[in-house]
Amino acid sequence: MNSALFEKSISTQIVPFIPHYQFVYVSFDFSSFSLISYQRKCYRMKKKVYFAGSIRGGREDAAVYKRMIDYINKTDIVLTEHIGLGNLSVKTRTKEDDVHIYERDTEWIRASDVLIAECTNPSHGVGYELAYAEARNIPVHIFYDKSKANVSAMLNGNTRFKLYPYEREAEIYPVLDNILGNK
Ligand code: 6IA
Repeated sequence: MNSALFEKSISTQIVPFIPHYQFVYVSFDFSSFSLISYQRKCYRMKKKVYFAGSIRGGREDAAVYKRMIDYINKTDIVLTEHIGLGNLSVKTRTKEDDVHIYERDTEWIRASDVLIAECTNPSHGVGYELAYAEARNIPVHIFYDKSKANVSAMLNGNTRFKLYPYEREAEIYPVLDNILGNK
């Protein structure tokens, strides 16, 4: 085979990788030792999402957390699915239990690609988690129902946080698609 042609056929077909998309399929004709096709298959890497929502701060919005978690889980991985559980215990148990929760949750934040929080209901723990993620350069996205929430200046005033006040829950889901790179 003409080597100049061979080089040309490769150089015209190479396509740069898109971030978060991997795997390239190349078919090779071994009998003539030539590249017969080059196909890029796109597999989107799932994002690890730390979902934060109030627990001991109050469970009034637990059903919204659950729907958001279920929605994110369709395409990505929520590390904190328990936040949406309807029967979650909000009682303090032992100090050791809380040490375990703190150690596990902060490890999950460090392992996450993005932190998504529903902050309509104020919560000490969620506020702490937002700052913990910020300190580690993990992107933070905050949703809140603007008719119910009086969001702290420490959230609203932080230009590194992305805030999404919503009127209706339905507004949340297209924004989640954007954050996760689904659209
Ligand atoms: O101050 P709060 O309790 O509202 O803080 C809520 C936030 O802290 C959530 O985003 C959680 O990530 C984290 N957090 C607080 N308590 C727990 C917890 N309790 N388990 C996991 N994360 C927690 C035990 C519940 C267990 C029986 C399923």
